[in-house]
Amino acid sequence: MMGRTAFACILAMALGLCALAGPARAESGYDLWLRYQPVQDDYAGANHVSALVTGYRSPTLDAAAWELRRGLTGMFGEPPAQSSAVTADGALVIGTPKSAPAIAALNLSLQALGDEGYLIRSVSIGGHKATVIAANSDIGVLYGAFAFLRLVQTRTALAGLDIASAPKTRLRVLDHWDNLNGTVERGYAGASIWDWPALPEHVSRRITDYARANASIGINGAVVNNVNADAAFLTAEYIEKEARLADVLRPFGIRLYLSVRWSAPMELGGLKSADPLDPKVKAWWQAKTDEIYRAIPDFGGFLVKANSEGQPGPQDYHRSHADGANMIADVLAPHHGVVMWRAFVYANDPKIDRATTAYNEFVPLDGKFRDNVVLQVKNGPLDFQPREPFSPLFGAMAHTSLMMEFQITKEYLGQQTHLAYLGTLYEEALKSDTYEHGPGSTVARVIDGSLDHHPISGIAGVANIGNDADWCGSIFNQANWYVFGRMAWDPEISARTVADEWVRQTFTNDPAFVAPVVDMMMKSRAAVVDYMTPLGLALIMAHGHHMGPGPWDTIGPREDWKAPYYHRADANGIGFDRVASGYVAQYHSPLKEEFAGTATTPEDLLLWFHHVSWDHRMTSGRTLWQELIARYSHGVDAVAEMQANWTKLADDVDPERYAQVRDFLAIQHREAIWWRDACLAYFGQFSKRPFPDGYKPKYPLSYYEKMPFGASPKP
Ligand code: BDP
Repeated sequence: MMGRTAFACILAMALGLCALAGPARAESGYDLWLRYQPVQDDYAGANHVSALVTGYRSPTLDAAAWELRRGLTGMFGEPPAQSSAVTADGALVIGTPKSAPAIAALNLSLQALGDEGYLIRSVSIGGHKATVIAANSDIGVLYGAFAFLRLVQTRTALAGLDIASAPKTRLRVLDHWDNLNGTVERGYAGASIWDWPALPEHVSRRITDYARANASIGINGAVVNNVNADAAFLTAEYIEKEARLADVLRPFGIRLYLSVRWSAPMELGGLKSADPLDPKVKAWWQAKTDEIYRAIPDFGGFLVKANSEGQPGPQDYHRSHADGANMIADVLAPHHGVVMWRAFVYANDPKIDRATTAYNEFVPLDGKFRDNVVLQVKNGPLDFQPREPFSPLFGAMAHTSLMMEFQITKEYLGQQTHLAYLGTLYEEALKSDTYEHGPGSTVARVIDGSLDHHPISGIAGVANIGNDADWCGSIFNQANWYVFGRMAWDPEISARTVADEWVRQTFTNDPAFVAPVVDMMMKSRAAVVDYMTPLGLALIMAHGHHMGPGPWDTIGPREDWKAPYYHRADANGIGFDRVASGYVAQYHSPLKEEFAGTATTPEDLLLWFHHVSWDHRMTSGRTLWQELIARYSHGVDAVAEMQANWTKLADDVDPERYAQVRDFLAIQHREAIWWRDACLAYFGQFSKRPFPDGYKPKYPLSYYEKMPFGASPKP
């Protein structure tokens, strides 16, 4: 018997649509991983969905049914029949026990799924084979619908299914660093997707598609404005606009949050201070918070960057971060809102190691925060570098909820064009063992709340989303949005598993394509580390914009904004002695002993922890100077290998996406060479050691130092 797919294909051919179905169709990338391309391979799943059985309606259940219809029609060529009962084999039954009588009748045990989890199970209803997508809540059903479509898109067999999944973290939030004027701080994908001038009257279809994409990976919150916040986001005019956005996001389970400027009571309320212990200040926040909840009943809460990089905060009034966070927490508590208080603080004192400051400020406050406060901690103690050790705050605050802050936008990893899959960076951070309660006390277990039974668990990611046709500035940047969501749902899922499912959904299931592309993604971030900041170097990017090398950079008002503060290269060697700075002591044993010695420190982080002689012998047998050259060169070679591999795949991908990746890899290769040569020319003036044949930078150091923004040397 002819399968539905084959039939659809023949029909499509008859209608002359065949060219639209194959990989030759040019794609902008707008559809992300929700492409639902026609199933053309031999896939048993095709015969498993005949009808979509739904129960009572709600906006969220409608979104689930809409998505399933769209997905199944796209993949199998015809829409599933719509039905309210199971009358034949192959029905897909969706709902909660409350919304769908067919699900209630099955008496499924759904308790363990909680508020957001789902169950996908093959069952028999009235003698007919069926699949149920069941949950306790409508949003669980929507998550289950997306999971089911993922199964089909990745060609998982649909017989005998029994999948139960619930998120391990409660807050799974995108932080948009979007400004009032439509620009995005550290955004490399065009303008902001929020069209403030058009709101509240108009919300574009793009916002619904944004919400769908988020729901498909379980993201349940969006902070819509920059942490360097403008108080205007709290005016009545903007609250009305935000309320309209929240209405569009709500069916997809996404709560809206706002970044707030600490001095807003002065700027908007005319108060003389923003002292958190001043009753007038608290009254202002109380009234403002009540006003927001009247407009947005499920408003998530506030994100606060206080006393950090010049932002105002409670310390301006000699109050602590806890005084500030708790005041805001108290006004949010009756509404069940949370405060995400950022731990990204550092002192303007060149004698203090910047990496130690957040720990020194926050650990003494452990246990002093309200239950609805969660500290948002960047994965590393500095600033989203290609590689950092995990922040020692993880594992040091047993009595305070901690959430992870990752950067999805690649501020320090090649921005728009460089291919760097961040799944491996996230995995490395989440898998790190803090040893807080002995072995197995991973960062993942700190932030999912299981290690110390924190009341709030969560992960935030600084979004890489903009108005570009492909949303993220490049096709491969989409993978970073995707993996962020998947790891927020399950911080223990592997980067490789996620890369594999992303490639299958975004491109094709053809193993000849999937294997090399996953391999390329898995090696990509390590390549960036090597050609930018090998062996534990950090913050040697060009000043301000962070695009390109700048190890020589001494511009700026603060010592800790200058590159030599971080790499400390001199005639003796290179690297930051963080034993002397007190940083190493912030870790638990055995890490603090391990990091204290050059022989026991992982070589990937050697220069992070130690100032090491140029002639130090590495495990490879090379001296440190030779190893630095080898690592920088390896990074460049790895990009060349990605280029070569991609060229071989030209026939398996549509021309538009193929060309973008090819061109961006060419840019990455040129810039990797720039990074290597500029850094080696710079460090070479200190090491005064010879370059092996063929490794001498092409131009003198002064050439690289004078390179204007946007330019890079021609290879
Ligand atoms: C740095 C960015 C800066 C942000 C800051 C932050 O360069 O634009 O404002 O982090 O996280 O990475 O607050």
